[in-house]
Amino acid sequence: MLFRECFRKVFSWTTQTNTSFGTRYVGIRLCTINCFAYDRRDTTICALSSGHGKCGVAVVRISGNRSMEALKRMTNTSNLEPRKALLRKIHDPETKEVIDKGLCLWFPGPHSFTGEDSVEFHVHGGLAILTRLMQALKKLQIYPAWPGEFTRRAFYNNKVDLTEVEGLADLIEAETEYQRKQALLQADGVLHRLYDSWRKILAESVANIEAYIDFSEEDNIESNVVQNAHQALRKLIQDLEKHLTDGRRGEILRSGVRTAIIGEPNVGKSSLLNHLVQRNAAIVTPIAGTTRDIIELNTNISGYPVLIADTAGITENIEDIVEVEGVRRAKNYAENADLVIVVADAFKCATSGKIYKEYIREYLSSLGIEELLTKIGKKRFIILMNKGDLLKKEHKRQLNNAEAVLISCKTEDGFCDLLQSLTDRFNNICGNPSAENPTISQARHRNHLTLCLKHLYRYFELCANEQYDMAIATEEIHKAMRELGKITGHVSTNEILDIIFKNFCIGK
Ligand SMILES: Nc1nc2c(ncn2[C@@H]2O[C@H](COP(=O)(O)OP(=O)(O)OP(=O)(O)O)[C@@H](O)[C@H]2O)c(=O)[nH]1
Ligand SMILES: [Mg+2]
Repeated sequence: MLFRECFRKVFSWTTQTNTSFGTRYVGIRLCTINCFAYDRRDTTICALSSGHGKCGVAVVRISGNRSMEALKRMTNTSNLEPRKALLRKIHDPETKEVIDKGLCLWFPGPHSFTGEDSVEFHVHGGLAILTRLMQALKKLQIYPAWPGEFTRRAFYNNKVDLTEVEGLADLIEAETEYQRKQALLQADGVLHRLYDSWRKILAESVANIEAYIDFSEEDNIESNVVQNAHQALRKLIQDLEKHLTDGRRGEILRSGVRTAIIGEPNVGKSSLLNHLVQRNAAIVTPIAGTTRDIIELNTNISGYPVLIADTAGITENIEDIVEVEGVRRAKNYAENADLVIVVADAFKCATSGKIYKEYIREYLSSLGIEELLTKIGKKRFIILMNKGDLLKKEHKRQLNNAEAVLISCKTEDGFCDLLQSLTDRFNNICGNPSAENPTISQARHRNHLTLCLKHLYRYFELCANEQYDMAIATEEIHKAMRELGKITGHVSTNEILDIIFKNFCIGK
């Protein structure tokens, strides 16, 4: 298959947009630390929930106790069947002027996204229609929603936990297939269920241990109750350790695989970058030292989000301070990358009079990256021999057993192999999100899970001390529980909520 066909099948160029909104909400759910202080509880809110701009159909969402009134007064409809679409003329509640004709849907609480009474109007997506509709809703004291306010209400009404809220935000932001898969699983509650099940184990264990402390002397508590609780806690420690040593798969998948292209000058690094992002992003010339700084771009390779960086060619004999800085940056980027693509010149290798292994050893040594490659391991780097088009048949035979991918940026030969190698590496780095093996997707989760584990270690440390006070030791289990609660929102602070909801758009 021609590279171009192959490429079209699995690559698609994407750009990244970041929207962030500031919100000033305060609140707490199932609070154990702060108290609930959400001051818009009684306000019925509305927003355009479909995208902005002219379109065939626009969805306006309403949530709150005035939803039914809006439906009745703007469509002359009562006794609407829940979740059933009806075609109606939608008019101004005061002047009765028809605004548009569209579908109306009624979602009585608590069986709605927010848990409140909700209504949806599906109207034509024109600016004048939407402006008139919002003006009409204002006449019924229904006000524009703040960013993320629908989801906030769903959270406060226990329709979703914080991990599901984060999953929803990620789902909206997802730009590649695997990001979508991971976000959907999270929005569907895989992490919620996992962390809740762990919280239950902690709650049961601490309840049994504390019952033993309080009542063991009265002899109505079985003697092995503490032993069983400890067994459950030890198993939980193992599960937590395993969950935490996941190579940051979920987090990398969420933010993109940082991939560095490095090599000596003029080997075709920028040419490769341009192929991978499918546009002439980097300057390519026959002059060695063309690229002097990092050029970092987002792309989508086989459904994986990739942050790919072209770098300055690494060479020892430079005095120019700009080039020196370029080389420093290139090495630094490679050291912090999730994947390193080393590009070498196949023609130089074949005509060097050395066997491949010897040539590549010297090449990596001259780049000063052998140690780095040994540290990250084979699954985190690829060696590419570029300019394969310049090779004669006997040269190619020489490279047959080499552990490198032979390509040509000029003819696109070898790009299917390259694609396969990249996909294997990405798969190894990010995995394939599944419900059976959910991964941590946010640094926030990792932080609380690490603290949870620390408290459990501490608990057993205290237990190992013969003079320990069991009642004091169990406080560590309570602390571990609180850390899990912070992930799901059972225990949360206004600060955490503000950070999580700030990335939502209006209407969600
Ligand atoms: N024949 C041949 N020439 C190539 C190939 N790939 C790149 N070139 C040429 O090699 C020269 C250098 O290519 P670049 O992509 O700029 O190389 P680079 O590694 O980014 O170079 P620096 O930025 O200087 O480090 C250009 O003239 C390219 O057209 C290839 O596969 N075959
Ligand atoms: Mg370059």
